[in-house]
Amino acid sequence: MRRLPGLVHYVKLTTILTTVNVTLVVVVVVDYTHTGCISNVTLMLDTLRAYAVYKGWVTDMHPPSRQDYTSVSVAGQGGGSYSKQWRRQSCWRTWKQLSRLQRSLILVVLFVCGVASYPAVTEHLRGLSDGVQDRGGLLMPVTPRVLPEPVQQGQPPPQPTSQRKLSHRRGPPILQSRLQKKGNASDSVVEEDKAADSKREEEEEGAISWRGVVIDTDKATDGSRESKENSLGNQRGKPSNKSEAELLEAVQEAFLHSWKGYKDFAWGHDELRPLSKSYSEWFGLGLTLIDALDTMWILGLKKEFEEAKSWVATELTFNKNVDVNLFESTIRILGGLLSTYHLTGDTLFLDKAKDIGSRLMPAFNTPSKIPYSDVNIGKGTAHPPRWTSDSTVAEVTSIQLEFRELSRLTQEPQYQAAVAEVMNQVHRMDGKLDGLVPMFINTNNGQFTHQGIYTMGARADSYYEYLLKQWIQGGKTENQLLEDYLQAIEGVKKNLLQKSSPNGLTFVGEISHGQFSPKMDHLVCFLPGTLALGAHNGLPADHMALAKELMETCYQMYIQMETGLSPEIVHFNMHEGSTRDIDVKLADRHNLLRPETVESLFYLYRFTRDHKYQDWGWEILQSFNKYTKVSSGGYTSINNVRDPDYPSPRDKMESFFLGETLKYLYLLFSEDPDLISLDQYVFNTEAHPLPIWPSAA
Ligand code: DMJ
Repeated sequence: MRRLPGLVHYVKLTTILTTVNVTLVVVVVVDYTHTGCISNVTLMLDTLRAYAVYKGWVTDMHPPSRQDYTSVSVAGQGGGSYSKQWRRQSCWRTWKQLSRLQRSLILVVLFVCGVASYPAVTEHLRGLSDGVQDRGGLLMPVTPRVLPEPVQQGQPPPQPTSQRKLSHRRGPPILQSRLQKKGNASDSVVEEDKAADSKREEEEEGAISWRGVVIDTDKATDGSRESKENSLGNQRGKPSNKSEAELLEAVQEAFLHSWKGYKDFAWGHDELRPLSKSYSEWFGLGLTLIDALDTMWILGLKKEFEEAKSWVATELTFNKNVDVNLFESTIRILGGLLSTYHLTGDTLFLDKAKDIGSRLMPAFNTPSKIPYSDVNIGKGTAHPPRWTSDSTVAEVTSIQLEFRELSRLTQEPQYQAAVAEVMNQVHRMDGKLDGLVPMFINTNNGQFTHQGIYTMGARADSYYEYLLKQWIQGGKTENQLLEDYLQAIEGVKKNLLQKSSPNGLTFVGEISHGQFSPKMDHLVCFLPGTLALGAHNGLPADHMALAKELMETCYQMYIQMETGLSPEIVHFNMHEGSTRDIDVKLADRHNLLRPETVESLFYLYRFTRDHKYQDWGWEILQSFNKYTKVSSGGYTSINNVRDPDYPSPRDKMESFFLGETLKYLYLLFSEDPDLISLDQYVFNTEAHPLPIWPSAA
């Protein structure tokens, strides 16, 4: 390698490095300020890494031993495993072995990517969630982490990652407004995406398999081309040759495997981190355990249920100085406790429900009575996120089933009154598009903000779900709810429904400042089930027809992926001459073990008895087992549904995998219509069944 001669070159190099460093620092600071994490930088590096592979600057992306490392091997350095290579040569030595031209190119690319990719990358982060959440895109926390980092159990502590942050869908509104600037940046990402795809396919045979690390080797099939072909077609195992008992047992096994991981490594904590055999805290309230209570009851897992109940009785306390998200704690904790009370009749759960319900009430003490997003359940104080005084529409309109039920059970009207006030205000608010709502409401003035984006996905989704379900819960008497729901569905048909090319899949896109975007979150896959539920309750038959079309589309979002698992977000092609219906951007390839598609499959099967819906659910369960099951216990969300050889586990099992995904799969495979009858129960948005009010049934 030639040394850089003279002061001039030294100054040039220093200037370039300084610029790159400053750029990265600015990106990190802006990123952190806006999102509370550095997820965008991680994505930027991932994008750069894929681009480097595509350009041939590096030969491969070997799987790192931990998912939070970015690892490349330099072209011409030969093969070998990640760890061997890493030991053999330091980054500096590798750097020095590059030519000046190569190094200059890398620096320039880093700089250009740092400046140019920030808006494009942050655009991908809009929504979500399900860090989380939720109907949750993704990558930002609702609340700052308020609890200490978990103590590791029997393992060296893993490097801190932003798991919660990486999986959270609800982020600062500034990210939302960037949606309108899609256009070229977005297109170029698609092109890179396609190029990286084809490059990866060429190199597939040489890639290192990860499965030996995390999958049950006796159950998983080999990660070969054969298994990939299977996952692309319809040939995967169908349940038609299986008995009902075998199907139900398969779900019980999946649950017990998940529970083993949770019990061994995360007992009493919020979420299992199955790869690092540890846990993560969000609220510090045993979230997975509470979310899973009624699933265990429904699946008939009595021993496990009794152990969990004993923890609730002796360990669970809400008298804690901790900030919780109003929506997430309502749907998971309050909803989970209420449904478990109804299924078991055990007043322990009702007492706990009353306790958490009353502690959440300070959230409604706002100038507008539209609740804040966050409550400190120990101090009785509430506040909006750090970056805004807005609340998310879906969050403030998807807590009603639970608080209404709490009022009915306690005969204390304040809970129902608080959430009814929100619905009444939203009913009257200006700024809707044919019944479709924007994504934010200001808690000071009670008006929609950041108007112009209309979606059935993150931040709006469960508003529509709860319009219908409150109407059903209350005995189909509250006409305002029904009218708003029917108008919204007409709004969907008029503004958001399109067909893809070449195969004419019906999908639900978004409107962004007057422009149609063919983007659809996986979260939208709740809609077929909700439409079917409405039709079952007497709403127009064309709702059922639309439900079936959208169900097919959601299924295609799974089987068209190489792992057979849906990404978080897809984009549909609408141009004539397209060769495939579905595109997936690099930043959208994760799967968080979400329930929406199997949820809808359950409704469609209940109402039609068409076994194809069970077949589809079985295929999805097989794919979860193949690509997300961790041998020592638990299932993990993954980063890349397009790469069956290295789906890149995220080391997180969301509580809704046990609360929702496995519960809906079990109910899908059950032939008993009285196992949670849909004429007696209505599921909250976290799959916790609440009774349709007796006077109304
Ligand atoms: C769950 O918490 C609920 O289903 C919520 O409505 C959306 N996000 C997750 C599942 O994806």
